[in-house]
Amino acid sequence: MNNKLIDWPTFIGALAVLFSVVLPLVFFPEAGAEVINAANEFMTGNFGVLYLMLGMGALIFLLYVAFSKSGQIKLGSKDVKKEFGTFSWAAMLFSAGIGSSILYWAMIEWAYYYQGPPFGDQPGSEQAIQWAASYGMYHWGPVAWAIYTLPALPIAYFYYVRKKPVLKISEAVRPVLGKYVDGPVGVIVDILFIFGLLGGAGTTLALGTPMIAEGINDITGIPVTLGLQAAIMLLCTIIFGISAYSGLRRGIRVLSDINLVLTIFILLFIFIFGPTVFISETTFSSFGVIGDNFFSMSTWLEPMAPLIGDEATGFPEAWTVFYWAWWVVYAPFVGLFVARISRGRTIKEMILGTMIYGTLGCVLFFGIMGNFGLYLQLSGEFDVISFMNENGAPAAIIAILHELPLSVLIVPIFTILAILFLATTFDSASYILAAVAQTRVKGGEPLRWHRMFWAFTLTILPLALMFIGGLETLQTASIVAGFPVMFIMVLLAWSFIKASNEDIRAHRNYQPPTIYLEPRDIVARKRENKNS
Ligand code: NM2
Repeated sequence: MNNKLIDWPTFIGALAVLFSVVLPLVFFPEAGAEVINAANEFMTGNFGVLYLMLGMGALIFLLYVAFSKSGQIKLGSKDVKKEFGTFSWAAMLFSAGIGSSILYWAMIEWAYYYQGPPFGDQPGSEQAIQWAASYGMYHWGPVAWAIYTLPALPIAYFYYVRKKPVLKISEAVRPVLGKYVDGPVGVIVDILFIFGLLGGAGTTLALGTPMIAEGINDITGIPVTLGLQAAIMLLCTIIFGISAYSGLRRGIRVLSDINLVLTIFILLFIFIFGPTVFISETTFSSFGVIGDNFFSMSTWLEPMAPLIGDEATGFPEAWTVFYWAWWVVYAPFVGLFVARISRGRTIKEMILGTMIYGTLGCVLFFGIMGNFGLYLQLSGEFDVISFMNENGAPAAIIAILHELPLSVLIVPIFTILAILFLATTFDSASYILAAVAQTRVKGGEPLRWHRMFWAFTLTILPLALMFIGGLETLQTASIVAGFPVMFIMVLLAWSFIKASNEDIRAHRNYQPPTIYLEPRDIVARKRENKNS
């Protein structure tokens, strides 16, 4: 064990913050839950607008960077080849950034919008149905992926262009914070990031575990109890612990590849054996609904409702703000991971690749899985909504799958896929947490035992909370944990612009890739003059 490589202040600081949250919750579960709920309401009620601004800001910023000079900067030296082919790259990126939650929400998010639509529309109305088919897609669309991509810029830049062998968030904000990065401020940045990610992982586990438990119950008949859920969490931890231990090139990549094959299978299966035409048409029409309403969806809050005697729907806080907070806590981790696998690409390729492949992947899930459920509801084949309201969302998800042919096969595949999706997110998360809590990463890989350690640490909070019945509290953990990370995101964007502009200016012989065009007649005249 090489103790010198561990960044002890960050390591111990992050654990201290974690335990200072877990222990009070374990000893005072009820008061703890109340405090967390109040904090959530406070954050989303007062700072919701900041989250929405961050989302829009990230999208505009990235499009600007991609098509600016900085977009052409290559990540790595001149002759460095792409470390991973585009297919593996996109698969790893998607499996890292997207966990089991996509299976959960793609299957069932529509049912919530159907009953509680945005913009004051009536539940169950035609508009509500339109929103049901499209709002989920929006919450997993370009704005969300822009939040994910933003931190990758400075991180990749410092790692490959300025060649600093440190995979840390604090290192990526050095251009703004200067030498403070080497003191407590840098440590605090890294600790807040780690804490954010632990919160995000909490949300993921709190949603994923009950769904996997329902799947296992369906296959084996074992009743869904706390014990089963705890066993599932442990099983998942062991799987992603082993994968993180075996490293990026083996474990993480192999799981991502299996994940992708199963995903393609299940999506194709539902698409072909489900209502193919309905799915295609509804998905395609949703692009229009999102396109038409893109800016309203991205900026909608309800400041006037209480003043004009209307009851606020609470929709923006419960959904868009919550979602952006959740994407935000994962973002620096995904940024670190995307940066790590993007050697040899240009910044533009990295930005557009992440946003386009990411969005496309989510569109497929929501379009196929979500619209399948919506079809069952509308056609009257299965009243998903009543079933969900009675038995809960996880049971409804499994019940929807039972409407497919060969469901004895599909439910187990879906359950395995959920476990794999969870594992492929958490193995990369453990890997990155280890990298951040080290002073250096030798040869690009954090220490093995250290990766394993974070794998188990990721599950401590969820496991502890589950036994005190706090899984629901945990579902919103991202909101509180994400608040400070939002400011780190701004620092990250700022750092990138500062550093890349400095470097571009320093390259005296840098040729801007501009084409100077003249009107055609002038060009023709010049040519004639030359010829005569
Ligand atoms: N996001 C993509 O559980 C998961 O799928 C992890 C969740 C942030 C909503 C990521």
